[in-house]
Order: sequence, then C-alpha cells, then structure tokens
Amino acid sequence: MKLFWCPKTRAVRAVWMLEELGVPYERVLIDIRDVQAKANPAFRAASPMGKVPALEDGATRIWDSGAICAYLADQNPGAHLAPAVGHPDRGRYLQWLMYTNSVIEPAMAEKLSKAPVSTVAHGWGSYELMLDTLRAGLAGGPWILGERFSAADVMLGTACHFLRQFKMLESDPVVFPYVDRCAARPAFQRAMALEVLP
Ligand SMILES: N[C@@H](CCC(=O)N[C@@H](CS)C(=O)NCC(=O)O)C(=O)O
Repeated sequence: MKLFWCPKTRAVRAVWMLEELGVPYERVLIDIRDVQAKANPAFRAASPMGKVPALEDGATRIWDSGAICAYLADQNPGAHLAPAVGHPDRGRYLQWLMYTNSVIEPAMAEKLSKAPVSTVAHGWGSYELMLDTLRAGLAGGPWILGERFSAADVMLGTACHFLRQFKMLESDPVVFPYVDRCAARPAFQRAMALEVLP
C-alpha cells in the first residue's frame, strides 16, 4: 500500500490513521510546491486533482483524506476504528467522519477568506454554527462516539488541531482538551514526527 504524502498538509490524517492501524505502508513524498513532482504519473493516477493525501492499494485509488480514513477503517475491521455496518453507532460515525471535509473545512475557508456568510444557503452553515455543533458533539467525550475512538476522531482531531494551529480559536474549553487527548495518542505522535521533509 502506497501513500502519496507531503509534510504539513492534510496528508497527516492518512499517516495518523495508518499509524493507528499499525499496517505496513510506503510513504511516497510528493512536494506539492514542486510542479514537476506533482506531474509524477503514478501520483496523478492515484490523485487526478494532484492533491495529497492519495492512497494506492492494489487497484484501489483514493484521493480524499476522509475517504481514505473510511476505507482503511473498513478494510481493517479488527482494529475497531469504525462501527460495523448495522451497529447502532454506524450512522453517527458516518455523520462525524464526513463533518470535517463537508462542514469544518468550508467554514474555515469562509472565515479565512472573509467570504459572505449565508447560513441557510451554504451547506456548512457558518463558522459559528460549525463550531457550536462540533462543541455539542464533543461534549459527551472523550471521543466523538463517547468512549470509543474511531476514524472520525482522526478526521475531527486533525481539523481541531489545525483550528488551534492556525489560531482560529483563542482558547476553547471543549476543542482544546480534545486536541490534547488526540495529541496524547502514540500514533498521533508518530504521525507528527513524520511532518518533516526527509
Ligand atoms: N479534500 C481533500 C483536500 C486535499 C488537499 O487540498 N490537499 C492539499 C494540501 S493540504 C494539496 O494537495 N494541495 C496541492 C494542490 O492543490 O496543488 C482531502 O481532504 O484530502
């Protein structure tokens, strides 16, 4: 299994997920700031948009961090990083697994670019609505599904880490302790240790 990756990008999500699973994988560095590196045919076959992370697993190619985390969790049921199909938590898991890329990230982009807010028309609501909903979801803790850590926490945990890193939150009684819990996980620490150019 190959992970096309670059430090200091959303690829850290896939690295953290793979480290949680403890499965063997090869990291292939694609420097996204280098036009020639991005033209690498094997990379473009795995990532038509030229974005990282991208995963190649046999004939399977996936180029979205959320889809990669969902795929890896389902491919490795023994790791218990996703409630199985039919489990009562499956729906809640899917909801939160997708929240990062469908709600948090667009809301962050809206805020950073000072784009006009349209809570009703925009699928992500607004930055404030995104945060309030996230805080309410995390209130039960320690993880988004309660006691059970899952791939949804890999997605949300990295998004919350970025919110703190980009100083989009001054301090937060729910989000910051959640990031701290994520950061205490050995797999998160291994992923962060790889956040440098080789
Ligand atoms: N929705 C995608 C977004 C991936 C993405 O935008 N990656 C950025 C780095 S964080 C990238 O590869 N940018 C390079 C480019 O677009 O040229 C995901 O979550 O995997």
